[in-house]
Amino acid sequence: MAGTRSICILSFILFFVHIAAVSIKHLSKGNVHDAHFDEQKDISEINLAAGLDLFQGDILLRNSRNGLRDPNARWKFPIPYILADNLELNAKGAILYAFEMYRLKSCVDFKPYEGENSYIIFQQFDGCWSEVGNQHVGQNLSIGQGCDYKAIIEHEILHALGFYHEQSRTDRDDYVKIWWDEILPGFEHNFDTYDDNVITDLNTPYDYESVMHYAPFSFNKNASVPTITAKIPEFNSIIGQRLDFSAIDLERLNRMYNCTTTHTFLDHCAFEKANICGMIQGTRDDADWVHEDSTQPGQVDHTLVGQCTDAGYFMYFNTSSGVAEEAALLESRILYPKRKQQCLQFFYKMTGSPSDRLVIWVKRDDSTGNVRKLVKVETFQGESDQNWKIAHVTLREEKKFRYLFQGTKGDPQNSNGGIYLDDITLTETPCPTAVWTVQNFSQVLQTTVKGDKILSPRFYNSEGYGLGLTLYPHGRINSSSSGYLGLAFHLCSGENDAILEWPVENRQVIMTILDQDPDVRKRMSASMVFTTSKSHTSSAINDSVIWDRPSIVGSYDQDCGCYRSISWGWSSFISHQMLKRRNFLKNNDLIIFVDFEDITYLNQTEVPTKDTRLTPQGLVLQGQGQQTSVEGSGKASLEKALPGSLGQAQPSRRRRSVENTGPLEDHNWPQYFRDPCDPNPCQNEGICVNVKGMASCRCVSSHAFFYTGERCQAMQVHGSVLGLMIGGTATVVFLTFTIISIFFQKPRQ
Ligand SMILES: *[C@@H]1O[C@H](CO)[C@@H](O)[C@H](O)[C@H]1NC(C)=O
Ligand SMILES: *[C@@H]1O[C@H](CO)[C@@H](O)[C@H](O)[C@H]1NC(C)=O
Ligand SMILES: *[C@@H]1O[C@H](CO)[C@@H](O)[C@H](O)[C@H]1NC(C)=O
Ligand SMILES: *[C@@H]1O[C@H](CO)[C@@H](O)[C@H](O)[C@H]1NC(C)=O
Ligand SMILES: *[C@@H]1O[C@H](CO)[C@@H](O)[C@H](O)[C@H]1NC(C)=O
Ligand SMILES: *[C@@H]1O[C@H](CO)[C@@H](O)[C@H](O)[C@H]1NC(C)=O
Ligand SMILES: *[C@@H]1O[C@H](CO)[C@@H](O)[C@H](O)[C@H]1NC(C)=O
Ligand SMILES: *[C@@H]1O[C@H](CO)[C@@H](O)[C@H](O)[C@H]1NC(C)=O
Ligand SMILES: [Ca+2]
Ligand SMILES: [Ca+2]
Repeated sequence: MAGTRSICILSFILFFVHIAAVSIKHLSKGNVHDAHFDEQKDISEINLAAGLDLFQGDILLRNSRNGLRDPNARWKFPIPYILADNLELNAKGAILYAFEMYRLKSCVDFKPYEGENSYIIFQQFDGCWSEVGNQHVGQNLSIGQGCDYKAIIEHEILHALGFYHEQSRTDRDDYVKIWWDEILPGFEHNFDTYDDNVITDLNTPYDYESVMHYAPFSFNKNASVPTITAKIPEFNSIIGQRLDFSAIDLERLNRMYNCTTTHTFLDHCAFEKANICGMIQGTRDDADWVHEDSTQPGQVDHTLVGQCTDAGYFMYFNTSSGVAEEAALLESRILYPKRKQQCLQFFYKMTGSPSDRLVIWVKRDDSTGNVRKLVKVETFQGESDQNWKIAHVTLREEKKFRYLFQGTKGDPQNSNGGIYLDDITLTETPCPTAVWTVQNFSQVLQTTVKGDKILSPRFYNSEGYGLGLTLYPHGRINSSSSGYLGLAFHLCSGENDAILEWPVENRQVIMTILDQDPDVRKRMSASMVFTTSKSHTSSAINDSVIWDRPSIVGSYDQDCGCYRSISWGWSSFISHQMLKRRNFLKNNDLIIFVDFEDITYLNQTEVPTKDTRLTPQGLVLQGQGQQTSVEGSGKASLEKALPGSLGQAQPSRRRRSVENTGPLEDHNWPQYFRDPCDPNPCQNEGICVNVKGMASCRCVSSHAFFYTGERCQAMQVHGSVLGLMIGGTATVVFLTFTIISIFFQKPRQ
């Protein structure tokens, strides 16, 4: 039975059914007005163009004894890192975003450098490359131009973690054919294999889907002839995927590092098992949720979309009998958060009366250790259509809690359905800023041609900027490739424009096409990131910055009653072949997330030491209750942190940190005479708070864009500023939990 089910789930991967309705807001032809479209190139191509001839394409070789098998090449977590200031702003944001993928899917973690011997310094050199394994020095990892994509960064970090390319496995000739005559002369070494006393496959099968696999056209002489092909031809369109980690990539990573948990994943339930993931029925309510399968006609679950017998369960609350306001409560087990913000994602369907309600609650510790204080979070109203919908609810729990689903009957006389619930995911990551669902997408593909575009409704980000997306189901009119979906971002005029800052620069845009796999850890969503900049200008608007106020530089769109600016995006966001694989079009819905967040604070990630002669010593570390000091005259610089000088710098830093751990008295100034916050002793524009005469530094909440657990990510410490660590005060997290990634694969032109 278990066996049948897993086969069934596998065969489902190629499925999608047609139940959704078209919700196209706007369908117009042509009208290409000087939009900017990027192309994602793959690692080998970028490195070739940069004139690099590295060992195996993107591996910087230190000495060959460091292999996958070598336990000395393993890292201890969290891995200390430095984001060098020669990185582009977008690359910094993309690296932090890739870190979040590791934290969601594995036990790998990262932290700002604090004087350790082993660390990774992310820098912009030519090309994308890394060393393999922990070198026990400050090792460089290059995120050069064109490498600032999540999956490319994940790939390079996997090298640093100790992994080689998939096609360099000892047994690769059983799975792929290398066309030696088609390889650029002198680049044949890129296709070498390793002996199995150097590398180990960790007892996993050859993985065509690995993010560590080369694409077919890597290092080829002739742009239209591949150098590497799969022995099972259907994998030719899959090898070299740059969406995200494959399931086997993660299995290997987790085996190598003995991972048993991840950092930001909390809970997941597809309701496929009778124990309903440890959820419990409320006992003081009027009814129960029913664990149902997809056998009744019209009753189709979300996990398997009714494709499998003896599977496809969901929770159902029938609202067509009884009396109004009767309710049923479904309650999660107790969860223990590590961060301060969570995103609860679930799929629901409400087929009963429009006044039926689905209410999300949380139960908190009532300070006696019992989780029973109820707090209402959000209400979803019945819409009496037949579609599964995705929902996101932001939770801000810092201590143990439960989350609850309450179904309430609105009007049983006018209901002949109920409330369905399936595929719940709870992660400690931010919910996406905006979600756009394009229903009936396979029909959209059939009824549109190259150049057609669909505009999203207007969304707002947390700062109040209006934004929208342009979807090209078959790519742009003059895109060189076909069989790809294009996706681009634009600003929309909105109600806050008069008081907002224009042009809006240094905002990172993350566009994600969601792989609707029920398990967030297995999702291989397609995503692209870029950062708005004043250098993005267009001749169509007199060389103005395209991120200026849309009512000035945009054009009017009647459908949204707003001005839309020029788009920026990718003409080849994801191939149609890829879209039809996995769960991108589950229920025939294409689900797109977009985030638009300020990353200005990443402009300077190598923080120099401030002159703190006039400031008190003994800064209280918020959240850790620990005290330390800032070194007065130290001038930290990248050079100091680099390996050459690291050896000498290290002991003195250590000594200082030991000396200064106790409370410090400032003998020159009476405590009560001075304001410890003037001048502000806090790094990174941290906010100084006078706590009983002592300075206490806190992260500005909007600066804590990417959360690092106990510290503000913005706090990048090295050189002689060991110690000024700002405790867990970061409150706002803005990252989407989806797997975002990129797919772009075609012959080199
Ligand atoms: C999907 O779109 C097609 C063509 O636009 C339409 O004929 C069909 O009725 C739609 N299906 C649903 C379920 O809305
Ligand atoms: C990293 O790059 C810098 C700058 O090129 C170089 O000086 C340094 O030696 C490199 N570090 C290592 C460990 O190779
Ligand atoms: C590249 O390959 C194609 C198809 O085999 C062939 O027609 C073409 O002549 C080749 N080009 C070069 C420059 O060899
Ligand atoms: C994983 O566990 C094995 C067996 O207990 C141990 O030998 C190995 O060192 C561990 N690896 C890591 C990275 O902790
Ligand atoms: C809901 O309840 C009504 C009345 O008891 C019943 O007729 C109907 O079959 C139920 N629907 C489902 C889907 O169980
Ligand atoms: C794309 O098409 C537009 C108009 O159709 C044209 O102005 C533009 O130059 C074309 N761009 C490219 C790269 O061919
Ligand atoms: C573009 O700039 C020129 C010269 O500065 C000016 O005459 C023209 O009106 C401008 N056009 C627009 C649309 O702003
Ligand atoms: C980023 O920092 C550099 C100095 O490191 C500064 O010149 C530049 O103006 C800063 N950019 C922004 C947008 O703050
Ligand atoms: Ca299910
Ligand atoms: Ca009940």
